Amino acid sequence: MVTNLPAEARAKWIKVMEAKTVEEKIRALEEFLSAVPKHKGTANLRLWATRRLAELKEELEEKKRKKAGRGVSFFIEKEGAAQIIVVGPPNSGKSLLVKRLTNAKTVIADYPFSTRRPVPGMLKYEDIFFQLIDTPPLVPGTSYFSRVIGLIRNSDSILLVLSNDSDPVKDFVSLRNILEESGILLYKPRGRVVIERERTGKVGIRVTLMGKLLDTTIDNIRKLLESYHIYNAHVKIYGEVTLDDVEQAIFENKTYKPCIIVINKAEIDPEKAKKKAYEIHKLTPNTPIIIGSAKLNRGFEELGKIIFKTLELIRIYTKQPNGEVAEKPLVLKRGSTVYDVAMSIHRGFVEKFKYARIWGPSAKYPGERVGLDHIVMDKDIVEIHIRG
Ligand SMILES: Nc1nc2c(ncn2[C@@H]2O[C@H](COP(=O)(O)OP(=O)(O)O)[C@@H](O)[C@H]2O)c(=O)[nH]1
Ligand SMILES: [Mg+2]
Repeated sequence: MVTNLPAEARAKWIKVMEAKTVEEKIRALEEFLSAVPKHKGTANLRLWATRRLAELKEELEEKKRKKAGRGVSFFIEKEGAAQIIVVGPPNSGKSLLVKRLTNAKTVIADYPFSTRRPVPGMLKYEDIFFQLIDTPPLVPGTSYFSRVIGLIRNSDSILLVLSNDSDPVKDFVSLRNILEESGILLYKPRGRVVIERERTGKVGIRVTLMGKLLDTTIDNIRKLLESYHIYNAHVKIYGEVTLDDVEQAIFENKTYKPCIIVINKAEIDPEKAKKKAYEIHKLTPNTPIIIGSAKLNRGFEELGKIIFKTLELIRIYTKQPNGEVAEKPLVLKRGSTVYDVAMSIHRGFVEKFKYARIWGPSAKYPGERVGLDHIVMDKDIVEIHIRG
């Protein structure tokens, strides 16, 4: 991505990382950007830095607005089992869909930007709820853009609503690119790099390999970081990673958000909707695609189930020894253990843990006695026994 950056620019990057306030970050990023030479090899980096700068300026504006007691905050407190941001081009039917599926009070209109702020609503799936958030359309250069990106970063998932009355394939590709340029990936990357800078002690550069380096060595990673004047950091490598990936991670942490696609307004031309869905499926084979009509409220019956599967969730029902099974489940990630169950009740359940009893899919027999590392499954009943 950014190899061959001159030493001067690399040295300026450290100032960006060390900046504490938004104002400091803006100034440091501007200085960094002016030290980056303009050529093809730096195009992506410059684009990214310019976007980041716009986001920071927007953040500053929002802070000012808040101080003055004006304007609305875009931040929405998470509720339910997961937060899903409904994203798409103008007029694709995002607001109508959220209204149909939830209790949200949102504005539906046939003019663009009728939605000016995020509006949450709860979607019921069996015995849990998902929070859907209607948003203004994602169009770069508009004042909402970086705020919607901020919402997405904070969320668990994206519901991408495309419209059958334009070209859903084109709109999908364009939205995917826009999101990617903002560091949001709709598919699981082959590898991931996390760089945690150590601000306190002088610990040097520590690399933890939880995957594989494809074209480089730990020593090269150390040299690369040092060329950016980073001398104390913990670098975590997941999956398959190249030196380029490491360099990219110095600038930004990419984040993966599982995505579900809706082709809305299908009733206008059902054959076209099917054809477009197939073309999108070929571009992104693992992304679920729903063909439906918000107007007729048709096609979305399975949405809750699809969200539950796509986000790899499970429900665990806790039970006190000799007590009733809790009505409301804990919602956890697939692969969670009794430890995670205990932690999400209270850390005391881990500290005083004796054993647990399990009923349900993960139990070899009803009431099986297990330890903290037992992997639980959807619809398990878990009873935790603690000391005294
Ligand atoms: N024919 C048809 N029109 C729809 C459908 N869903 C939404 N619309 C219309 O499309 C326009 C934009 O809808 P809205 O929900 O405000 O779109 P948003 O900008 O994505 O939030 C409105 O006139 C809706 O009535 C649909 O499934 N079929
Ligand atoms: Mg809307």
